[in-house]
Amino acid sequence: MTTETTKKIHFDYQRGNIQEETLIHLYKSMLKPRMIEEKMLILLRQGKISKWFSGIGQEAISVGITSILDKEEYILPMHRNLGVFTSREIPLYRLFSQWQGKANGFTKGRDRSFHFGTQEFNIVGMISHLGPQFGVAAGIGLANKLKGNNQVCAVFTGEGGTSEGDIHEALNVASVWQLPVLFCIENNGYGLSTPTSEQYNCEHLADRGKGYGMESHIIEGNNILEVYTKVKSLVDDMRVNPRPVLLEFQTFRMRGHEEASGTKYVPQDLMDEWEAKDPLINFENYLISENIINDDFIEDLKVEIKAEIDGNLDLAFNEEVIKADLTTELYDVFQNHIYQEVKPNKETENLRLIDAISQGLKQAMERHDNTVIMGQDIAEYGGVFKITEGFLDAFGKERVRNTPICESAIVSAAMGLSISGFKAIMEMQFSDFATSGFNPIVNYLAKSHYRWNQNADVVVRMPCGAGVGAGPFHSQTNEAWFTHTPGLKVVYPAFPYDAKGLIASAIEDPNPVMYFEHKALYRSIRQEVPTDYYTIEIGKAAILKEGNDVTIITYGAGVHWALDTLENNSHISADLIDLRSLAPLDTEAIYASVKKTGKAIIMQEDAMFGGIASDICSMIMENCFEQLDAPVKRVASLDTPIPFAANLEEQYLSKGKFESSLLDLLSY
Ligand SMILES: Cc1ncc(C[n+]2csc(CCOP(=O)(O)OP(=O)(O)O)c2C)c(N)n1
Repeated sequence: MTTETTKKIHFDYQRGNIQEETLIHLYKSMLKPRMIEEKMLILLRQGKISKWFSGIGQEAISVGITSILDKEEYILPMHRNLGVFTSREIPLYRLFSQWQGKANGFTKGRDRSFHFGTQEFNIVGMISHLGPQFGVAAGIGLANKLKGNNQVCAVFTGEGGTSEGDIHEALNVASVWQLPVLFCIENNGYGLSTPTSEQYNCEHLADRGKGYGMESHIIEGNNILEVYTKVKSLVDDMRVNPRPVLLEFQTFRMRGHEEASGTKYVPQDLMDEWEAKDPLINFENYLISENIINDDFIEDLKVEIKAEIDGNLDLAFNEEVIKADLTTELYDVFQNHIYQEVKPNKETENLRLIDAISQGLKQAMERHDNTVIMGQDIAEYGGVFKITEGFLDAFGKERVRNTPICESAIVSAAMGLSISGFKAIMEMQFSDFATSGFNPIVNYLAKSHYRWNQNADVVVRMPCGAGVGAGPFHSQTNEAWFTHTPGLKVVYPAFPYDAKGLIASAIEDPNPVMYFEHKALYRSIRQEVPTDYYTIEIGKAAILKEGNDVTIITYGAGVHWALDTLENNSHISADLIDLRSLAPLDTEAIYASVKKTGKAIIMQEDAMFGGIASDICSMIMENCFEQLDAPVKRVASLDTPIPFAANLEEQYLSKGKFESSLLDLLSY
């Protein structure tokens, strides 16, 4: 029963010309997540669910924004936005099932709480790391702008998340590119236990809009009519005048960060102050005072929602526990892709590695008109290595995009483009700089298909490698960081012919591919290369030489060092395997050769410890032990950073150690 004392109205509600029907809809849409949450708190206490992030007191923001956007417009919620999911009318049993790790949820039990997305409802759920969501939203905004579909997308963060670099990068990119994204900050006073005074040092987070050259507004987040009216007029305008808008919603987190952590650190008077501003109760009282609803209406509605919650909970609780199936687990890491061979034409031309990559890239972009390439200085300037020279004229500024120095936001934007049906290519200026985009590569691109069936149709081009006297930050060959991450394909060609066919296949593949390009080979290696478009299957090694005494396994620059060594030692009869792809790895080719020769040596350019040579070595031991005539040998560079001076670099590299190691092995 509603009593006189609870009928206080804190807000000066401005109804404007909002229809009664909409007012009731907004009320119902806030009541439902509130009632679900109250039920969840009971279940948590009963030990029936494991964790809960509460958005109680913040419902007006999720509900207001979701009510304004069309169903086909993407929303990227965070961990306190249950109202987004309920307002998109996801059947509750599916949500409950998701939270219980069951099959009717959205992640086949692979991720918890709100860490999921669904194309069916145009929702892109968070990863725990928070910040990349803004960059993914920028990518979706870019896709909408390129499609010219007049759609807006909305993304959420708390004020704590705004301290992350990813958020800053994404806002900058969105502003430079004028992307139609509603960036929503829910400023709820605390980030876990950290108060705003220890989180940022400006008066309002919305003030930051000025620094980004972006329109921004502060909105009373607990006043549903203010949220609805202001956001609606902005969204209506953004659809015709695409631009990013930064919104700071003032609100408060009424419960602990997650239930178990409590709110002891929050002063009681602050709690009391915000309790009086409860978005649901105030709006309810307002609607009663306007004679739009009454106590009976509320009671009936609560009975109806309670029945819906209970019925759906029964469904979820009665659903059987998910079955652990090894094949499915392994299979779902990647989107199924059936390789389509495009055979090379007969006509060839003599190309350097760099030209072959450029030509392959260009022909792939001609073939797939949904490809967008992004990178620093790649448009007018043609990229620092000139691989994209002429691309701007061929494909235009929309598809060939210079980016600010924002690796994290651009990797994330590539993910957003993929979500929206594009193929995205990113040129990392140097593979060393992948560190600045590492989080979205290993957590977003790599894990999305396994988590919620969303592929990342992204190729990250990685100019890498030493031998060019460029020191510790422009010489690394960091493939092992990525071969260790399930969900990424890793390709590393050594020849122009392979480079051209593999870049085409990388772009055709709907999964994320890290494509390594060795800088020292760019202009030093030439080959006859077919003039037209063709593909080479990812995951297949090339046997460059056949012999009986030893198997040499290598890739990238190592292939050329091994070839030189064999040329200087013509008495050695060796199988030389150029891996070409590191993930997936052609184990069949490796084992067949080692079983024949009985000896194996693996050379990598990277430092030794934790590199791919160590894994291949173990795999050979495990699978070919009976046929081995000597311990498997690894040759790698020093376990130091890469030095600059030529003689130090020479000492560092595995190149100089290969010949003696090979001869040692042969004489074992
Ligand atoms: C990169 C990263 N650092 C730390 C965390 C741990 N963490 C999760 S949520 C959170 C607080 C977030 O605060 P805010 O963005 O204000 O959102 P709120 O929880 O208040 O809604 C923290 C520290 C994380 N998930 N990811």
